[in-house]
Amino acid sequence: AAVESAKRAAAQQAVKDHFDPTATNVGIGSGTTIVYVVEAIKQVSTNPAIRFIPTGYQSRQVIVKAGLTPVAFDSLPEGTMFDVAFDGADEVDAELNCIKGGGACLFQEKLVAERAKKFVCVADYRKKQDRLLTIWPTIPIEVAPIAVPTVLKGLRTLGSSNPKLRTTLLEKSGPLKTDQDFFIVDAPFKTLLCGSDVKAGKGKGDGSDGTWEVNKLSEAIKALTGVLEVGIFSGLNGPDAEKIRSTDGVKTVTS
Ligand code: DER
Repeated sequence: AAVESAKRAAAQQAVKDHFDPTATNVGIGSGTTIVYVVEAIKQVSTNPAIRFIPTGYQSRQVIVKAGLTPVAFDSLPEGTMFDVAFDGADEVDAELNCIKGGGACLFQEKLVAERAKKFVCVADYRKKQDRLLTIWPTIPIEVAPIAVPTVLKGLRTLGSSNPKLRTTLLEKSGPLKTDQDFFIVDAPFKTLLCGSDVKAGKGKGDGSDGTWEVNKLSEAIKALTGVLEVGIFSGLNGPDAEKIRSTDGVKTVTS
């Protein structure tokens, strides 16, 4: 109950601060917190002209269920920028880097986030940590099925102790399939360093001394042949990024 009310409060604050009813294109992420974001948007806007761009099948269902209009990402003219995109996260560090992919939608989430003039990550207090992989233990990675064995090997070489294919037992026997019909590999790594940690000499952050900095590890994983996308969102701490603000005991993370 405390977590759900924190999600709802963070969502209402994020919409109050960052949703503009005159917007034309709004990205909608995946997960459970985003349901509260869409509810809050419904409360302030009934403008039928707004196009809501989903980040996967579940996101589309949330938009449709709310009586809003989903528009497919690839149906928009080339170069379209979204006024704003809202999404959740599994963990957020002090420099607004995020772990995403708990819901296995990270690829489309990153596609939409990168087209947003402003990316607003809505996260309850559990998600805010000093560094990534503090409470969330693994990096979700979307992988072409045929490439799983070689990607697992590559992840071990980068220092992951026990990378594993995400399987579901209740919903389906065998590996989970994403909306792209790919697999998800969850790779555990030691807590990641922020950029400021590397500047402070807490480690090289390039894997050579056993430490990884957020961006360097993301790039190294992305370079493994067979990897479609990595569940690390970084570079969100742009010049106008607001640091984590606590509102009514919850954390609204914005950039
Ligand atoms: O998969 C994701 O990245 C989602 O945003 C998700 O992890 C957030 O989930 P939650 O809002 O249900 O915690």
